[in-house]
Amino acid sequence: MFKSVAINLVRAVDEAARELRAIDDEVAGAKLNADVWSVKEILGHLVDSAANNHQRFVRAQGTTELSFPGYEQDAWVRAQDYQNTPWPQLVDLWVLYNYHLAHVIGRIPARAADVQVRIGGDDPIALSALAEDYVAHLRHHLLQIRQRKTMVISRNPDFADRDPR
Ligand code: NI
Repeated sequence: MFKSVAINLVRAVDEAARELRAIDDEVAGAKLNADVWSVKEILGHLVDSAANNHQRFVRAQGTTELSFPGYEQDAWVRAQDYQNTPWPQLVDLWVLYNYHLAHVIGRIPARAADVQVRIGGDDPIALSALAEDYVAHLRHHLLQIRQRKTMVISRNPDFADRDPR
């Protein structure tokens, strides 16, 4: 079960990496308005998700029941100023972190599948479901990045020639 999640994660990263690397730094940093994440901020949020889930995946397998703090996603994105991280560096970080997480997930012992994990005030969920949710959340935001990139380019004619397609 964990092995198939790991394979699914590697596939998602492989599919996205090339497309992400083709995005222009300025397009990635463009804000449609102050309250909406840029492409950089969305990918930064995925780095935060990787970092938080890394802790959960490793710590949970050594026990039968575990509580973790949640994290305030907007505050994390703001605090780390992803807007001023060079885009290629952010993409490399995200790609390599997720290859490592796939490596980690693929090695979680099957007996840990039912470990109950409680995050913040949520109801506990099985570690296996947490791993599946991690990849689903990642795919959701990759789709959002593609949509946001298209919207940024369509609203700014100067970016049109930077659309890698
Ligand atoms: Ni999210």
